[in-house]
Amino acid sequence: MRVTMILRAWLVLVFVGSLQIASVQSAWAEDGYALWLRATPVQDAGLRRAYVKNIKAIVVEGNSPTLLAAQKELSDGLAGMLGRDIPLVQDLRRNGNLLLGTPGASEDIAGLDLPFESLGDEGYIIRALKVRNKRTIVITGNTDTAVLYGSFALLRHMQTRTSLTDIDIVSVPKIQNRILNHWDNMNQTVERGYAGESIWDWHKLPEYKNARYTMYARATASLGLNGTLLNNVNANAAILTPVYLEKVAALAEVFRPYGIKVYFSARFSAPIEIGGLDTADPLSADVQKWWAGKVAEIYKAIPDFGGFVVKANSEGQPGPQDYGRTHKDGANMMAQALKPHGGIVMWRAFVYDADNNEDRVKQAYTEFQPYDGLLADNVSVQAKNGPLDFQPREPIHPLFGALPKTNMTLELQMTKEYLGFDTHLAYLGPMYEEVLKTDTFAKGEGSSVAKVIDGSLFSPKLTSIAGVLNIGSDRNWSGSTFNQANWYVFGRMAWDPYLGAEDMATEWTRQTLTNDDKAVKAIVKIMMMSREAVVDYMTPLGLAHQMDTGHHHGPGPWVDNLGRDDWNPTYYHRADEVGIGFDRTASGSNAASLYHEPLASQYANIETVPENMLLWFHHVPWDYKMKSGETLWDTLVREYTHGVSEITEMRAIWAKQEAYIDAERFAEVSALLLKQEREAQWWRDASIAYFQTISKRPLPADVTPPPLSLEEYKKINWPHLIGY
Ligand code: GCW
Repeated sequence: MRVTMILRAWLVLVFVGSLQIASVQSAWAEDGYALWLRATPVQDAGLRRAYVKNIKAIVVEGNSPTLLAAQKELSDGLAGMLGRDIPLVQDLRRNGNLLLGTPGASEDIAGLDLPFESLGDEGYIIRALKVRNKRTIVITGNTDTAVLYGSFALLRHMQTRTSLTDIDIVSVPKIQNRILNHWDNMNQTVERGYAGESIWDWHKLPEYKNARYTMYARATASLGLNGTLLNNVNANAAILTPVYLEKVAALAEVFRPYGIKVYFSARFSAPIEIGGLDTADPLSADVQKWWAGKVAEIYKAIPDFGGFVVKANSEGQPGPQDYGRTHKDGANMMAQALKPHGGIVMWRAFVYDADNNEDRVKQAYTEFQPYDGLLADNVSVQAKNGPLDFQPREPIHPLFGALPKTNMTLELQMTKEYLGFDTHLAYLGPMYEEVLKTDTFAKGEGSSVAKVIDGSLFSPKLTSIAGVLNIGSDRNWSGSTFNQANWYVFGRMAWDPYLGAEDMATEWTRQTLTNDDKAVKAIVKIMMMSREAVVDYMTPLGLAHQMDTGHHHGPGPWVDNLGRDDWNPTYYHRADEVGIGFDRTASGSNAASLYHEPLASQYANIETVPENMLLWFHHVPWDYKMKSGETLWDTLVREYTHGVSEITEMRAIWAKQEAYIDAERFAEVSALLLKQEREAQWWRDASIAYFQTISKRPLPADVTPPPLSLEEYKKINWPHLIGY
């Protein structure tokens, strides 16, 4: 009796001690490095007991590097959350087993009545059941990678403090290729990167593999992403040379156990630059031979290489049009080289031509739509979500729904090139959700972008999604705590494009910041407000591309002197004494007609176009009566002003969360929200000051006028910004 009591007291001490160690650690270690993989102690004693009852031992059937990675995730995560080591055992215990493996490797698992045939290669099952009459939670799938995904999912479940009793999850990715795109240059700068240098330390590779690579792979795989494009689409051919292939092979080795394939941006003129040829003409036999040889060399070094992403004939990049050929010729030539090895080409549709005066948002459609059905089956056309360029809000790209016989990749941007860089809090989940849910009407109602991308609408051979990542060498990876959420939500929606932004914000907050219910609600509220706030203070009512020249930081609606018309903010807002906005109806560029009906008419009609896209499609008189009854001018001013007050409200909500967040991250977010509030005010004031000189209308009586003159706003500049 006494012995039991002493033992109990000792156990309590050990447990409390380990909790204390964990919380002391978190007092100094909450610098954001651990992302959403923190696995902090479960405070709720009842829930902790239930977890412990469910998981007393781990059994792993197999010993591949992938399964070992899964087991390590579970062992570390469970120790962190439960405050005790969960033993790894060979055989099922009486009760409380966590059993990992595939039906191929485990007779026990093969004997279970589970829907393996519906899982493909990557889908997983987590189910509480009995194995040989012993209470067990099984994590399984047809491959070890699927088991790894399931392991991360179980941890996510526990990190969000959900019960495991009766757990029953079957989850299959809806998109095949789920790829991060790094715009990382070989000299370690990052185009549109605001979080330090590139994490790829090319100089030290292949000998030295920074521990960050493994952490990166863990985070990436935890979301179910399965590919990474290592280098900028404004590509340098050096990555295709033997010296770099060896370095990439070393990275690929780190990523392989985590199910992540590597991809390259291939520079179209590489046959000239590193191949010694005098042409890169895709129809030249020498060029074709060169690429075939190069691809074979790549696969020798990296047998599971994913393929190429190509930016051609866009913003000065070389491409097939330099030789009088087409995007189709270029893409099919590269596809042919990759085909024998199972590789794919993602040919970007972000093209606009210096000699073409057509409305820029129509050009990709004009260039690609005629090739529908003519591209090789291992080519995918990679289009940004909108037809312009990752603006705070754009309508969907008209190519979605216009290429029924073509593989398509949706490209989203996580790095906030046009949404306040690393400092403005803008959770992009609502934007991604808006894009994915938009109905293209390509096959009548119910033809959402998600269905185009996941293949359920047109049944293409390949389905893919790509996201331009926002990370760098900063300790917290993404330059600010909340930017991590954009990596998170991209990854989760890449797995399942029907997931909701609010649910993903909740999941992320619980794992990354706090599990306190009230605090979670408040933080999710901030996140869900944030993107719309940015739209309001930067580009309300369908305005776009009003950012200052080159770096895109801060307002520049007055800029009209850049090398090309369509780089100028004035080209996009078209404000004059009559009104503001870009006429994209039949009386203007007619870009609205590129959409399927009834979308085309809805956009083209000023009465039915959503007000948040009004000025994208219409040139609207300043005195036009909006649905609220106010004039367009008054509404515009109010939208800018509202954007600022949204940030003020977000700051106030955040200020109340101090008790729930570690000091380091609380202070960082507080400081950045202050910066955001100031910059939102700047955006609002400068934009109103400028447009008022054109509208020549008074501000509504209750609105505060900008404190400075337009000339003073024009003088503000930022000569030393990074990332471009
Ligand atoms: O968003 C724009 C950026 C460029 C980028 C380009 C692209 C990589 O301003 O920096 O180049 O798009 O997507 O190719």
